[in-house]
Amino acid sequence: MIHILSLLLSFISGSALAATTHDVGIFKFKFLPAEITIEAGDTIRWTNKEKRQYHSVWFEQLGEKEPDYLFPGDFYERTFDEAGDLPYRCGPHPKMTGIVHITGAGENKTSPGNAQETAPPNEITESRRTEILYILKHDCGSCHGMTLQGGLGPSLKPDALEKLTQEQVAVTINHGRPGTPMPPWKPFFSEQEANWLAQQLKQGTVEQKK
Ligand code: HEC
Ligand SMILES: [Cu+2]
Repeated sequence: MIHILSLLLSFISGSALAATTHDVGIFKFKFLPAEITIEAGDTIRWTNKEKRQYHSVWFEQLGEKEPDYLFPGDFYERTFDEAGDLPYRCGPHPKMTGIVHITGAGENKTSPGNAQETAPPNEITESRRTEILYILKHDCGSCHGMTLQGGLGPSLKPDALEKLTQEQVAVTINHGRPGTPMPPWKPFFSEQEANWLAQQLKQGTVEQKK
């Protein structure tokens, strides 16, 4: 999973070496995504998307003091300059944990070992499909309902998605809906994978059993 993430990120950021800001949502007592891979120099912005619960983003293992609580709508931003793996947690809720993997800037783009890991552009492997559907059930389901019938987020059943094209669904998945709790999933899905997932949703081929 970890190397897939960094692979996707390097894929997304392309050849641009400019620092990026990544979004992590905080919702239903979870960091979404809880695991993220970025490049040195990148910034992460954690936004509390709860209705009323406060949290914090605390790099306790760095020996820091717990920062201020984030109330709904608040965000915490931090730039990471050095490569490494940094676990963090929520102060009030020790079970809420996350980790930031920071790769050296540009490192995973130029390393020769990378080439063979790059999947052919038009193929999503069976195991990756299973992984995507797992994310759909566990992460999307936390807002869109266990069976995708709707919850905090609207229903993702084919009839509900009729008003959107497959492309619009894919763009919504990877870019989120700014100003709403719908987070961007770019760190997890390539464009092609979001498109595949959009197709599965539109066709209703994703089985959501309780
Ligand atoms: C933190 C809560 C949350 C999570 C997690 C989440 N969504 Fe959403 N999603 C929303 C909300 C809220 C909206 C409605 C946004 C709006 O008001 O336009 C939405 C909208 C959407 C829409 C547009 C639906 C429409 O009818 O306009 C799609 C498609 C979608 N989400 C797919 C996904 C997928 C796929 C995942 C998992 C990869 C996911 N969402 C995870 C909250 C979430
Ligand atoms: Cu918390």
